Amino acid sequence: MTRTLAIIKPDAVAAGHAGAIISRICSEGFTVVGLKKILLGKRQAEGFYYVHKERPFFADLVDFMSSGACIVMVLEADNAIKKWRDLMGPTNPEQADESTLRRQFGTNIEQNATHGSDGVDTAAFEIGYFFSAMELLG
Ligand code: FUP
Repeated sequence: MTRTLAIIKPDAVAAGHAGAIISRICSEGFTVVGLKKILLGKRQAEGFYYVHKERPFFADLVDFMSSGACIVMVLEADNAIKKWRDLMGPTNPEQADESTLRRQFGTNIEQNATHGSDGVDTAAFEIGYFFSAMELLG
């Protein structure tokens, strides 16, 4: 079993899609080992996405991620990182398969409904960014 950090982003939370996304997460066989609803400040959003700080979309992305509540989760499954990224689909919802969450609930390449860690090291950083060990149910 491995773990990944998943976020239901402010667009999907505001649109009322969190329940449908969590239901899909459960039906696809993930175990939710941690979950909380949070409002990121700009500094917190910048810290989370610091790897993108030189990218042209960084300021817009930080504004978006701090524009409303997010739901952050730690998901556990066999091969959780890839399994969750496959369920989300690619960054741009227009290029995503019909069955994916970003296609179903995303609006555009920035407001794309969900986030998922892209590797083992990233998952460790991102899980630790939001959760302490005692908040995760093994
Ligand atoms: P992903 O791993 O699919 O979330 O994609 P990236 O790590 O490449 O990008 C992280 C976030 O930056 C995306 F979810 C949305 C935002 N982004 C943009 O706003 N514009 C872009 O051209 C690329 C990414």
